[in-house]
Amino acid sequence: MLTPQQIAAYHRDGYSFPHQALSDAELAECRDGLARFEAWLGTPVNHGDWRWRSQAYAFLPWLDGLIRHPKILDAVEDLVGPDILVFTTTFFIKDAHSPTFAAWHQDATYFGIEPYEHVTAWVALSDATAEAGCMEVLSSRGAPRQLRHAALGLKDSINGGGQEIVDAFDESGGVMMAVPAGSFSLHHTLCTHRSAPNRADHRRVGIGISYIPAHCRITSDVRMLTPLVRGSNTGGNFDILPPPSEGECHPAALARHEDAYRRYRDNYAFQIDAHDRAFADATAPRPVSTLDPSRHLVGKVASYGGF
Ligand SMILES: O=C(O)CCC(=O)C(=O)O
Repeated sequence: MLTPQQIAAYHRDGYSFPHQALSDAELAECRDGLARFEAWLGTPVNHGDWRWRSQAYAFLPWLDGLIRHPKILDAVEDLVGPDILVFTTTFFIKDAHSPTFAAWHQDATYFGIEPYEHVTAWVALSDATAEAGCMEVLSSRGAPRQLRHAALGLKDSINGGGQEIVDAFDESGGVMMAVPAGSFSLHHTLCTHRSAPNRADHRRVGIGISYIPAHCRITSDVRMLTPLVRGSNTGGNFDILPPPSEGECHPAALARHEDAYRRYRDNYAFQIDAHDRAFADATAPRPVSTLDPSRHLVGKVASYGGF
């Protein structure tokens, strides 16, 4: 649970850290689970296909357990209320001494979630120090607003769109959001943040869990498939993804992951275009999805895979 002071600071600044969550045994369970997943993949997840970075709770019971961890959910509930869905998770991994980075961005940009209440719990499975390329955040100073981005496909970007803010904004006063292994940080969907390459000797491993209150909706016609992790699906705007009760990497769970991931990717692609349209003409009406929601997959989205 968060203190009233932490809640007030989150609503002013748009971030909060660090919060301790995992016991040593739980941390070891997550690390072992990731090692098994990478052995199954035959490659480190950050070197594999983008699809494996997102929503892996669909087929990994240990990750499904992490998104339901009571300490994380208690903190999230203090910020968004008792009915909570998971929009996605992302493995945010930087190998030791790797150039992988994130340019300044806001998570809201390509998610299309209304209202702006999405919060990311970023859980560290190894120490996310400044040297290891932890996130750097800017305070919203009580006045968060959506800035213009471009999906530039930046080389070595940890984000699937390789996106970057292209509006002018005040970059001063950045705070290094260092998080020790087993702890997490929280950042609001309009929090401006970035992260530098990993100059440390260890692999920086984080899992971003994107929580939304269940009254939210998506501005595209894509119906997302999301786990309900607390309370009820009050808005009814999302299909509910069941836990992977069949076991790790079971074919049925993998098929559900493919379905959830396609919907996620379709929405992401729609939102990239919608964002460009919205900023090309600020007086234009809200963009309308051209995707066929019964298909969830169109050719042009294939190049966009990630967060
Ligand atoms: O892990 C990183 O370095 C960036 C993560 C990020 O952009 C996010 O959690 O929104």
